[in-house]
Amino acid sequence: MKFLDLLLGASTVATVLAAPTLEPTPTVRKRKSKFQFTGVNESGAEFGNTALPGQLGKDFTWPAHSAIDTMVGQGMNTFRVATMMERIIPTQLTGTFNETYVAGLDDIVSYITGKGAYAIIDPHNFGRYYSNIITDTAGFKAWWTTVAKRYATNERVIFDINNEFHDEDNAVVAQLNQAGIDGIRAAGATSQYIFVEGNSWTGAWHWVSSGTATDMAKLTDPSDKIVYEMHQYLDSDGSGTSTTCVSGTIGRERITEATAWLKANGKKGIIGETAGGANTQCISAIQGMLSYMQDNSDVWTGWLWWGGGPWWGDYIYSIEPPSGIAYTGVLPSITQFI
Ligand SMILES: *[C@@H]1O[C@H](CO)[C@@H](O)[C@H](O)[C@H]1NC(C)=O
Ligand SMILES: CC(=O)N[C@H]1CO[C@H](CO)[C@@H](O)[C@@H]1O
Repeated sequence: MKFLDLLLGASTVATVLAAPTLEPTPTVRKRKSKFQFTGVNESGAEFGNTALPGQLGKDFTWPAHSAIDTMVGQGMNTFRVATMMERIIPTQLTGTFNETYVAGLDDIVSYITGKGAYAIIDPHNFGRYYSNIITDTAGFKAWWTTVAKRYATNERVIFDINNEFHDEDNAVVAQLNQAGIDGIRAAGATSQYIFVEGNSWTGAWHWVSSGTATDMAKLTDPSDKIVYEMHQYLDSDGSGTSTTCVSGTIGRERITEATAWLKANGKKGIIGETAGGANTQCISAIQGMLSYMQDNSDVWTGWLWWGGGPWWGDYIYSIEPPSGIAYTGVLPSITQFI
């Protein structure tokens, strides 16, 4: 809120000084829903991850400013920008920036936050660096200190420790999350939210049964701004690879246990990735999940659709305007949850 007030204040001054040429000041509409964060995963800069570092425009790209404009126009206020850790800091975890790639990140982050929305920096690394499971907590902390320092003064940046840890020790996952939190706060970035992710692809439906919950519950943050990011797809194996949802009620069913965990442990959560096919059964399942989350908005802070980005083409869940199948076929049915 403070940041929006500042923007409004600045625009008022500018209006007095330069009224004739002033562009309209973009403001984010008030949420229709009770959620604090609603938006889209923006893919592109993590693409081509078998080609590292990869070439801009060939292996990877950045989200389109115009897509951000459209989604902000729909009332969304949160964009999770997928990146690769190796592209940001290429030589070693304790190394320095690749300024060329990071200039692209700076651009999209400042574009999003300039609209009054949140930009989530998401290292889409699955807990790996150059395909090796990260176990060097000191190095991981250093990586985050370097990155967070760069964005420390931007309150609308959210740091997402890592995308979807899987097939590794629950204890290591929690240690890495704690190292990330410590690195970010040590960098002087004390006002921002930090999203943490668990093991087992951070699946809400496996949050408790995988055991990741027990270790993750112990995380501490001096700024007390941790949000537990869970992912939930609605197809039979929960992988997010099918347009068929198990049933019209599967969304709510799959997050019930995680909801109880958040409440019992006094934590906040977000569904940081969700999607289903553009069909009646999936739309019911998604609506049911979002409605249940809204009924439990004391613990659920919001949701993000997977996925947007300029290179998805006819991908089954694409929400990229103007013709992504979820943009035309699902979004109109869930606007009440924005
Ligand atoms: C830095 O990033 C650019 C692309 O953004 C890439 O072309 C270049 O090879 C990278 N350099 C290193 C050392 O990774
Ligand atoms: C379920 C899903 O959409 N997973 C995605 C995770 O991220 C990678 C890299 O962007 C995508 O290729 C997957 O499709």
